[in-house]
Amino acid sequence: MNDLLLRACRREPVERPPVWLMRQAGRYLPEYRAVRARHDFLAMVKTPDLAVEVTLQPVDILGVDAAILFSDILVIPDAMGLPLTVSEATGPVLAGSLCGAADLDRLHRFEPEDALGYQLEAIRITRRALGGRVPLIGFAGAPWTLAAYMIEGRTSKDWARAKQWLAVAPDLAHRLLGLLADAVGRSLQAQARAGAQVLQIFDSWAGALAPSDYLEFGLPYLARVVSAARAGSVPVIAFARGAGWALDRIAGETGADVVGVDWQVTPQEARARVAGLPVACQGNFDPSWLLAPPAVIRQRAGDMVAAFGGQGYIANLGHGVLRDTPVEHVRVFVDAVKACRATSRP
Ligand code: 1CP
Repeated sequence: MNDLLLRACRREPVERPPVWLMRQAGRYLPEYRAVRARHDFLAMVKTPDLAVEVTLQPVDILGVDAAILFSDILVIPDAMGLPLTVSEATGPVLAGSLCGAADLDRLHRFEPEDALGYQLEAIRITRRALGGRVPLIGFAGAPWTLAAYMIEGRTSKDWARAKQWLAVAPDLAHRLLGLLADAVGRSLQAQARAGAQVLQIFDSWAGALAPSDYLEFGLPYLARVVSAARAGSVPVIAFARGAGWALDRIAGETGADVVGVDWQVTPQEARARVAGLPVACQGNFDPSWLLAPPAVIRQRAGDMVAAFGGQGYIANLGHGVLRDTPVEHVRVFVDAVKACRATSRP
């Protein structure tokens, strides 16, 4: 059993750092596109056999050290009564985006076993199919990021409407964030019960907020979700993209086992921020540089691993794989990390 990821999360000794990639299942893989050509995105997410097939693809094709459940952070808003659709042209869209207090009263308080039963079933089947080859990661979005999508109804460049809620109706925003913290926490606990061995929480739009606003509307709710997830006795990775300035606060105030590091922070800076805290780091290769020639990818991957140091470190990208990335380049990255020895930090 390859338990490098579990050991790295616990900051135990490893022979080499584990490696996986955010969005490792996705459009850059021909095998993913073949399934996607036959099925709608949401049908893939909601049909356990299809979700399992796509979850396993990168493990088989790339030899990564972890599987991450094929699903989406927006299935929670969907379960709360904002139906999700995903199209090539628009990306994800939530119908009936939130306008005011009355809309909060209409949100469903759901049971994960019912409303997200397809996700839990996919986890159970994936664990059996993996047979201990690599650990399985479950995940969810953090309350601020989910609230931003629920208010806007879709992606946004500046998240102006979502931020307007914080500025104009902070009490309502806190109520929504509290509802989401509860829903996300219960969903993560259910994922752990179903067999997820690590849980990652994505606060993808943390960087849309000024630091003082993230400390009021983002971090406390991320912390609630991390502690709910940790109650499931599995390691938790907290990834707040664009909030590198807060890595120490995230580690200290959420109690996450691992902090995700985006590519806007150097490995040295990340390590310095969390120095003395009982936390591992994950990241932070700029996904755009997977388009570079293989020799450049090898060099940069080696430099990244050396800079983070081998213990308490999980090699990954600083955000998801881009769709135009050649599969061969992703393999070069994975193999370059696997060729590294875990050393102590320089
Ligand atoms: O049409 C397609 O094939 C859909 C593209 C796609 C995929 C492959 C979407 C729509 N979601 C996913 C899968 C997905 N999403 C995974 C699967 C596991 C894996 O990583 O391999 C995960 C972990 C996510 C998480 C997710 N969804 C995040 C957090 C990570 C991040 O990118 O910051 C976010 C923000 C979403 C929303 C979402 N869903 C889909 C898209 C294209 C987006 C991003 C929209 C935007 O840019 O605002």
